[in-house]
Amino acid sequence: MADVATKRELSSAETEAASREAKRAKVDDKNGEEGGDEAEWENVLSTFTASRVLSDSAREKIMFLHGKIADDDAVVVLEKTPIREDSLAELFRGSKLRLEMKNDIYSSYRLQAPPHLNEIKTTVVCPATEKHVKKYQRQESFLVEETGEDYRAVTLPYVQEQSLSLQWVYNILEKKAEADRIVYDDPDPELGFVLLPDLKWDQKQVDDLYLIAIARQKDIKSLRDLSSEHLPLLQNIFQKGKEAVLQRYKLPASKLRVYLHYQPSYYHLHVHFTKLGYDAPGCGVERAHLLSDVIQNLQSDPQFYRSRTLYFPLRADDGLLGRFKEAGRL
Ligand code: M7G
Repeated sequence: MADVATKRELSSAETEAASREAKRAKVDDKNGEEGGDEAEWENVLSTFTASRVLSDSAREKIMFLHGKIADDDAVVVLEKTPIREDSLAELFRGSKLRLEMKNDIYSSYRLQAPPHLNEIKTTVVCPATEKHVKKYQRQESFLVEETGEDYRAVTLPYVQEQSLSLQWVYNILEKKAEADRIVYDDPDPELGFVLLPDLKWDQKQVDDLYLIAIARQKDIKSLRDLSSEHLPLLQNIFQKGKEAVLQRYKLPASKLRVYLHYQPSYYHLHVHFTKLGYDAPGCGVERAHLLSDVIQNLQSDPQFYRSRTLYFPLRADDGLLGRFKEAGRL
């Protein structure tokens, strides 16, 4: 954790500098030679003023910022992207190098890559709710033990009151957003799902492949709602999802980690498909449930996820943690 800064307020000087940078970025974009079409390079962040760093990691080269775009709260995530093998020749040919130090057989340089090989993946949530801000804020976590009864008495009422909006999910299912990104679409209302790249994946390399399969059925909130009647749906997502990934990305099932989160952030059934070996956020044992295990558990006990005690981490400021404390369950 040494490389992870705790949340801090930005000084006004930093805020001004960020704002100046954003303005300069806009100018640079206008002058930019990359990507051709000017409209594609519109800078929605030109007026973003960052007020604080929610979390950051030098090792992961990622920073989560809270600030404002006009009068709206916004969360902006900046992430340096991996170096791609297929761009190496261009990187070496087209970069400028400045020597920093040389000693015997050792030398180090600052390399300035061509702009299009040096992009920062940027995610914007605007207007962001307080829940979004909390989601991205680094926090201490606590492991919660949830019985089936706890789910019905504590978690379910909280989820019904407090969940994040599912509008983005419905937009995908109704092809009102991201339609051009869909990798596979099974339109069956019962068994169907849409498979597409996750918001977290820039699709530049398969090393960090991250897709989500969103079920067409709207009434399954999470793992807890699943029973054996959903086996055909889960098997369909598993089978056709794996086939689609093989066809599009040439990755066999043996290279995939296919799982559900409990608790999820969004309470509409979806399945994560990530590349095995990629340390995707939330793929740890305390949150990820392999789809193959879920299927087997439901085959051996149709009510497995309604009765079993499930364990998951909650962050210190999560309202659900407060509810577990109030109920004397922590
Ligand atoms: P989750 O298990 O509910 O929560 O997964 P998590 O975000 O804590 O992992 C929801 C998944 O949907 C995550 O992997 C998100 O990155 C992804 N996601 C969220 N949004 C708002 C979008 C979106 O608008 N488009 C796409 N393609 N993916 C999204």
